[in-house]
Amino acid sequence: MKVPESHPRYNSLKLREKLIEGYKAGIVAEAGLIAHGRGEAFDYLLGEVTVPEAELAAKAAAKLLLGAENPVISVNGNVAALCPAEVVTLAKEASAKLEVNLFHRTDERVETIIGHLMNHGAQEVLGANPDARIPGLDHARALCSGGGIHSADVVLVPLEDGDRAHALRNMGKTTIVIDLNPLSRSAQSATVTIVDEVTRAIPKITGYVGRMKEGAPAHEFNNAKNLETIIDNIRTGAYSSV
Ligand code: PTJ
Repeated sequence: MKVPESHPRYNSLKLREKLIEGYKAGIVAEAGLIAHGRGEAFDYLLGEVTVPEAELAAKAAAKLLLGAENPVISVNGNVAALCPAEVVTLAKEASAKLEVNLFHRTDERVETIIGHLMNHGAQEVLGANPDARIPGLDHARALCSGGGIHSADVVLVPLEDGDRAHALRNMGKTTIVIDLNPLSRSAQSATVTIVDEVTRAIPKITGYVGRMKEGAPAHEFNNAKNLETIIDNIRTGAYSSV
């Protein structure tokens, strides 16, 4: 079906299409379709826009990426399907490595996602030959690269709710999480949490990285306070409803 641009939910329907195509291409896990639905519900509560608190967090994330020695962007099936070119651009702009790290891991899907990122301009993508583990995790998301996530000082973790962000913090890493659900475990355990839709958040961070490289100042940022404001605003309906 061709979605007309005049449809009030045009953007949302386009994202669904991308995920379904990604699923058919072997990029997205079955559970990824369900995960997206959970995200959509939270996006409704934000008014389907980047709220001011997400802008602040994106700016804080840019500062962390620029200050990092070995920043890594972790990519899962949903992120690869929704915004492959955008993550590649961010990696280039922030001199960060890309690593595929999957919860529902199969070697075939890792390879497919790496190929997809290469087709969107990536020079190198880690993740096919994991030689290290994130301590404390009993599932496949523990598998990672020694030269990538395992030795990273800053890890960008878009879109997951689980125990990995917490495990990365336990390793002493700085974590940036993108998650529409401000209550998720990952959102709550990150150094900086960007409560925004991933296709909006990634280009925002890239924009701030670019501006900061040209000398734009960074600002003080308090993640706990920022999350508290978002949760309060959702509860009181302060964000415009769609
Ligand atoms: O590709 P894999 O195998 O690594 O699997 C990836 C999924 C997403 C299936 C896996 O990580 C998973 O099951 O995730 P969860 O536990 O459902 O968590 C996904 C989180 O991301 C939830 O808190 C959602 O609210 C949020 N979310 C979903 N879609 C988006 C999103 N946040 C930002 N942008 C989105 N488009």
